[in-house]
Amino acid sequence: MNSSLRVLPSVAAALAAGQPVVALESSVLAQGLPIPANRQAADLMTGAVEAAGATAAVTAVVAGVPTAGLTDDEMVRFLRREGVAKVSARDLAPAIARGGDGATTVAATLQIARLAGIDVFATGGIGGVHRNASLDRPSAVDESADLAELARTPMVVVCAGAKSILDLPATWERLETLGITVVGYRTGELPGFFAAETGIRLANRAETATEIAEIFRAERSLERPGALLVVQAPPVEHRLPGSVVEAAVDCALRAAAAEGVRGAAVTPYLLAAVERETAGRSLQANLALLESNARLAGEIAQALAGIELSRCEVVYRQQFSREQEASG
Ligand code: PSU
Ligand code: MN
Repeated sequence: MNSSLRVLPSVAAALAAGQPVVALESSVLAQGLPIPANRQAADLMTGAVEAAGATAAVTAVVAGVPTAGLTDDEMVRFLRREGVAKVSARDLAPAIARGGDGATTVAATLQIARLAGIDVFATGGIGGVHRNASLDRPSAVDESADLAELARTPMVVVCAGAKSILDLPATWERLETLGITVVGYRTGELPGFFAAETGIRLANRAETATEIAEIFRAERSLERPGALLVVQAPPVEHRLPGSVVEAAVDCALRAAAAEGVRGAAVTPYLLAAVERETAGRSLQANLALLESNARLAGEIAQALAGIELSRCEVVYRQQFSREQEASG
């Protein structure tokens, strides 16, 4: 474990004992969701991970210290959102040097979780290739750093696909080019975050958490550098019709272009605009999918810990029988 990293004692104890741990990002709490829904999201996600028998570790940069597992007081501070910067991969080192508070995106969470030795991470939707929000600059492609970090971080990442505000076919092509393994959990279609359908067929699907754990083990045995992206559709009762999402995203994109929104502000701006356009229905969908992704991540972490345990058992039994032979 990296010494410059702070790991909450309960998380460190779980890791040391080989018990399941799930990393959670904090940017969705400090930038992605409004107050007080962000508190609800934190409670739902943490509760779902724990209900699955795993320990949750929210990652962040806390007063300049990269951290896996926030204390209750720190969580309150992050949920207040004041003075909490959005920290992607490129912003981690400056945030540490500055000594400030930073909420980590998927890209930055991957780095902290890896340093902490955590193998499973749950989020809502990953970043990806943006649509042409900047109609005045059609050649400037805005692509989230999430994709590059997913390509070089070995970790199970559970999500509901890429956020609906993005260009999903383009994002899908980039995932393929980068060699990121995408597996549908009980679905053969890439989900569209708020909506279940995108029309994009997945090459691989799995029906159980154990199957996903086996795929991750196989990835590790190949020493492939990237993430295993597990996608599942948002819960049936909260998902939005694709047409509703599309209409809302259209309005949001036009507003963003008119206001000249750029860079890291684009994603939070679009999410807030879609929420207004759908009269809050996207917010309910967002909360529900965050919870169900956290639950599935907890189950996968359990399954992985089970595989590790059975490996240990095999080694132990081999050792035991060797000792028996030697003494007998
Ligand atoms: N998904 C959500 N809400 C969010 C995000 C994802 O439902 O706020 C955040 C994640 O932290 C993701 C980030 O990594 O948005 C992507 O931002 P950007 O496009 O600037 O890389
Ligand atoms: Mn961007």
